[in-house]
Amino acid sequence: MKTVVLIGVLCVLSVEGQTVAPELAKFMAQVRSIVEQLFGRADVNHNGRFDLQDLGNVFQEYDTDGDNEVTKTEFITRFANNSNFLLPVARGLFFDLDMDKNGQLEARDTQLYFDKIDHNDDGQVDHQEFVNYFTQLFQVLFIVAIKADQAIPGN
Ligand SMILES: [Ca+2]
Ligand SMILES: [Ca+2]
Ligand SMILES: [Ca+2]
Repeated sequence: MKTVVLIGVLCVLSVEGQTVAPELAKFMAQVRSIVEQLFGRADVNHNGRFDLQDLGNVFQEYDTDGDNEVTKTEFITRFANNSNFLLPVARGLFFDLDMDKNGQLEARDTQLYFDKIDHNDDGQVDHQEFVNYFTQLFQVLFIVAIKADQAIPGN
């Protein structure tokens, strides 16, 4: 799995300290490739853009009980899919998505989030906007996940 490779790279990264520019470049390339895959999945209607319809589809996928709200539990359960490593990533992503910070995701969060990713405010999230935004976000979240992983006592 991609995640395993990523963990390997990040372990090297944290052990070697500052002198790891090539490893860092490799890590960033891997995150980018994961985000590219994510775009392929997120662009449900395959029009080369991530639009509100796609976002709605993703929302429905996560709203397991169909009550038009995605709770933290619904989101984390589905995203992390029993992977302990992905738990902090899922939490961070949920926090980012919950624009009004009320602890659950609703339609207004998706609209606000869409506007946030739509960097040039043209009402569309194109491929580049999507990849730029999520590559940056996931780089931070994966590093947080690695640190959390290392912080577990006995590790
Ligand atoms: Ca729900
Ligand atoms: Ca919310
Ligand atoms: Ca745009």
